[in-house]
Order: sequence, then C-alpha cells, then structure tokens
Amino acid sequence: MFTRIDHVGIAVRDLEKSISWYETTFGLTVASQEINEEQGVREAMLFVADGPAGSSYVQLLEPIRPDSPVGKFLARNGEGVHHIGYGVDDVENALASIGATGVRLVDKRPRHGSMGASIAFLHPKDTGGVLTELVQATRR
Ligand code: CMX
Ligand code: CO
Repeated sequence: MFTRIDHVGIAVRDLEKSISWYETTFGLTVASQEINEEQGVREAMLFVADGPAGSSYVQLLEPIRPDSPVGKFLARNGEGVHHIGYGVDDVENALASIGATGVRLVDKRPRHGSMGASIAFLHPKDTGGVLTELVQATRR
C-alpha cells in the first residue's frame, strides 16, 4: 500500500533558523514554503532525494497558534520528530483499508497538504505512538 516515505515531519520553534541549519549542515534545498491555516503551521519542504516512486522530503513545521497540533507537541516535547508521512497512490483507498483494521482515523476524508498533496492522519494512539500521515502527491 505504501509506495515510499514521502516525508518526515519535524516540529521546530523558528522556521527560518531551522531551514538555514538544514541548508548549511546537510546541504538540503527548500522545495516549497507555505502557510497551512487549517493545520496551524508555517512549513517548508526540503528536498532529500528522488526515488522510483517519487521524491522524499523533510518537512519543517512551526506552529502559528499554540493550541494547534504542532504547538501542543512543542510545549510538551520540545523540538523533534513529529510525524512520518508515507506515500500512497490513492489516499481514500488507503484510509478505507487501514480504517477497516480498527485504526482510528484523525481525518475521515483527505485534506490539503503541502505542494498540492491530499493528506490524512491516523491516530498515534493506534499506531504505536507514531503520528502517521498518508500522502497522495500530485502527479508529476
Ligand atoms: N506523536 C505521537 N503522539 C502524539 C503526537 C505526535 N505527534 N501528538 C500528540 N500525541 C499524543 C500525546 O502525547 C497525548 O498522549 P497521552 O494522552 O498519552 O498524554 C495524546 O496524543 C493526545 O495529545 P494532545 O496534545 O492532547 O493532542 P490532541 O488529542 O488534541 O491531538 C492529534 C492529537 C494526533 C489528534 C492531533 O495532533 C492531530 O490532529 N494531528 C494531525 C494534524 C497535524 O499534526 N497537523 C500538523 C502537520 C501538518 C502536515 O504534515 O502537513
Ligand atoms: Co506532514
């Protein structure tokens, strides 16, 4: 069902500072930078590599509100890995088949994610403590 790791999401306090660190230390480059009001984040996708099933990224996430998922996570845990995003061909199909196993779906229907993707989250309490995102990227 999963085609690749699309991205790893990382909670940060200062987006510009973190972008600079990733650029300087790892030589990554920014593929997109957006504000997602619905998710409560300012975020950047840093390109890591192209693979046969598409590209993979690091997603840096700075909260725009303290009561957002990333705002609450930072207050509790500080900066660090927030979620993993798996690539899927069809996010609605993936949600239906994973939901049928009993895993709670945070999103019953896909929402808008970075770079035009359709995304949906699974509840971390049903996925071994790992917040998991399904990502259907736009066709290239
Ligand atoms: N990873 C693992 N566990 C997490 C977590 C995370 N990122 N975020 C919260 N939790 C855990 C908490 O530790 C807490 O556990 P305990 O009850 O054992 O203390 C529990 O989940 C509830 O935490 P909370 O802070 O009270 O948070 P909520 O219940 O309000 O929300 C969740 C949890 C998963 C529903 C919410 O974070 C959510 O909707 N996430 C999906 C959306 C999102 O993360 N958007 C930002 C990224 C956008 C993008 O990638 O594009
Ligand atoms: Co993400």
